[in-house]
Amino acid sequence: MKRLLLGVIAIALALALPTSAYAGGPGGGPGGGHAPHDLRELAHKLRVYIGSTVDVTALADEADYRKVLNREFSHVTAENAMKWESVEPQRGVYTWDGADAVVKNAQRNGQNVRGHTLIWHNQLPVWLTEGVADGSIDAKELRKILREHIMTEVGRYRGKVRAWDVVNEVVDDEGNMRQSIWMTNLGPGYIADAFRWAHQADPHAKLYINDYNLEWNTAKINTTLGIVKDLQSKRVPIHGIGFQGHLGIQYDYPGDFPNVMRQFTDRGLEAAITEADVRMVLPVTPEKLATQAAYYQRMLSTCAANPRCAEFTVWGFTDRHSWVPGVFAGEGAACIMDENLAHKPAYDALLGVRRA
Ligand code: 9MR
Repeated sequence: MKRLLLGVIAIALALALPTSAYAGGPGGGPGGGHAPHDLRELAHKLRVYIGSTVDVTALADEADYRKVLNREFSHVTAENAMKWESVEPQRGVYTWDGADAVVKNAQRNGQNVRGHTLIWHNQLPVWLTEGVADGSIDAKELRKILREHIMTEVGRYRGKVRAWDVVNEVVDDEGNMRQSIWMTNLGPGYIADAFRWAHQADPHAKLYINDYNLEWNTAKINTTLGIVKDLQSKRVPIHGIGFQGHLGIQYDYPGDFPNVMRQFTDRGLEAAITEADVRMVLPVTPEKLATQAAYYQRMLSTCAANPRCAEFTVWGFTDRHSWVPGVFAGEGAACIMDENLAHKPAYDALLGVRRA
């Protein structure tokens, strides 16, 4: 039975994998040498940071989670702890415990940090959204609040955060500027302001625009490129493009991704895959795991093949803690390790990626 399963996995992998120069098997392919033992070693070989989000409750309570996180990853992103509702739940009352825990743990374990995220339309504190809705916070005050938020948070972690997602998901699915409280009240200039303020607060941090569904040629690409060009023409300090990389195996793999990434890196931007996961319709089968493994491998290969791609971060490394089942009914198993932290085929497929 086991043999049969392995055979099915091998065939499915062979069918799903690109004929890519970068997807050498462990120990073989370009780059040669012995197969890396873990993702840290792989990251070193590829010269790409390999990261994961951190769930702060798991970090505090689960020794096995902590151990794997710190052994495998050279980059971390707080899954929720740096978002506005987490750090300033009441106006002027800051709660840094979760964010500090992630940063301190990273420093102890030689991990870089991605700050996620300064401006988003979700997970805003109620005092802010209600204040805007009832008119007690007008546009002028909103701009002041935004500046203070950015200066305070970026300033607190100055020198400790390698890269910030300054703006997250500012383009909607139709390719228009998203109508958030920021856009509606401040106009599109809020984006340039945010980058300038973040740069003032930490001149060495890489400042990113980050979004989902940017991996293939959707309407979002041109709008996002337009934002980048506009910011660059105004000499606004923007340094990076974040591709979230939330994929599902029920959809075709976005084969355009390397070209799309190049469109941005040709403009001098650093790139990162910031939130990679690959969900599937349950139940899990060996075939689905093999397809998932191929999707993960192609994503990392895309990063490894682009000299300006600096980071590949997974949005959670274990199915024990993943946002997917709570949002997509009947879907899950999106991570590279299962609930017991056992390696899935996707983990091994990542270890097989080689630099061009
Ligand atoms: O993983 C996060 C989950 O725990 C939160 O409930 C959710 C709230 O919207 O946000 C999730 O993270 C999102 C990230 O911040 C931005 N890109 C999409 C991610 C998945 O929804």
